[in-house]
Amino acid sequence: MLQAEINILELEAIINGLRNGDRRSLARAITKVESDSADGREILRQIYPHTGRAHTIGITGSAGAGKSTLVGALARVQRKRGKTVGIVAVDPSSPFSHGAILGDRIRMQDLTSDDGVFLRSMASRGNLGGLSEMATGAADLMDAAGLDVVLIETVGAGQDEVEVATAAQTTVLVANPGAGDEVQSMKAGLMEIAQIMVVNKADLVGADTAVAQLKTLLAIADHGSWIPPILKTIAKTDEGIDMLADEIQKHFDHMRSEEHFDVERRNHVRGQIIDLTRAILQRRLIATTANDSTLETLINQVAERQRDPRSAALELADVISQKWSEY
Ligand SMILES: Nc1nc2c(ncn2[C@@H]2O[C@H](COP(=O)(O)OP(=O)(O)OP(=O)(O)O)[C@@H](O)[C@H]2O)c(=O)[nH]1
Ligand SMILES: [Mg+2]
Repeated sequence: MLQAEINILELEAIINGLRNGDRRSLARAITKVESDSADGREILRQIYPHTGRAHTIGITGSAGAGKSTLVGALARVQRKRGKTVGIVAVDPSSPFSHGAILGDRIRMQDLTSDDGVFLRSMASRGNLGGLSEMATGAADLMDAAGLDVVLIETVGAGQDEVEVATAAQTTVLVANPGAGDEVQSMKAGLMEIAQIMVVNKADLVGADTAVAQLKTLLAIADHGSWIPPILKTIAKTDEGIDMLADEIQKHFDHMRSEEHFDVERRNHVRGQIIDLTRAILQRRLIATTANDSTLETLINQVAERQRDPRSAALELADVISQKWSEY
């Protein structure tokens, strides 16, 4: 048999397995997507018509806010409600951490042995694929595999935060009381990517102040037809998690309501396409500049003040577009 035929058969087996909820096939598909291979793209292309059932939920916020603890607690509540759960944890700090380590961190021992939970962590650092590509891809695969709810955890570090917002249908922003007045330094723009605000670690002093600060920020944010609720949780002891799950469900129902469905769906897809395009363009920019002397020439010219950086950037953009059209 030709290698190409073997490959087609392998992909077919992975896709069929995945659609039947086979965990091994799902794991293999995610690995292919994570490595940004042609196989990965082909799998995503073929499974997309079978997605759209799951509720994808992004959990974002600063490092140590309690996102993983919250994800674990939410997963348990969803399981109690009879839902199967997929978890995608994007870990920007450690390219080596995998399910097991993450599992330890979020006291998920009870979940990792549960067939109704599929856990996968991926590293964003050092990976050529953008975070949104990986997270969106993994979430789509879990959706096609029949998981009811997909939780996507990511540390919100500027751009990443916005990216994960388009990977998920509902984004939960996790803040903490006090924390160097973290909430106060948040931008109103951040409010616009989140549909639910959570002040986690509400057992610590200053939770109500953090809620009040979030309310103020929210008042000047543009959030469309859905007004984001602000909740207090103590993820460590599961307090407030039921209510959080209720609000997440309410947002889902809002999105799926006849009145909002079309607009919400189109907005979500628009964000996804733009994010993915940005990631592709950025990769091409890096690839092209690495193999072309144009950038070096422009650097010399600008450094010598023979020309200005803006016209240099325009020229580089033109050279790159020219190259791409030759592909
Ligand atoms: N006091 C208190 N501590 C909490 C709460 N929730 C989580 N923690 C603790 O906060 C620390 C960080 O929790 P994680 O869930 O790992 O936080 P994270 O946001 O996932 O962290 P990174 O993924 O490393 O950014 C751990 O020591 C948790 O036990 C809470 O509600 N109250
Ligand atoms: Mg975490």
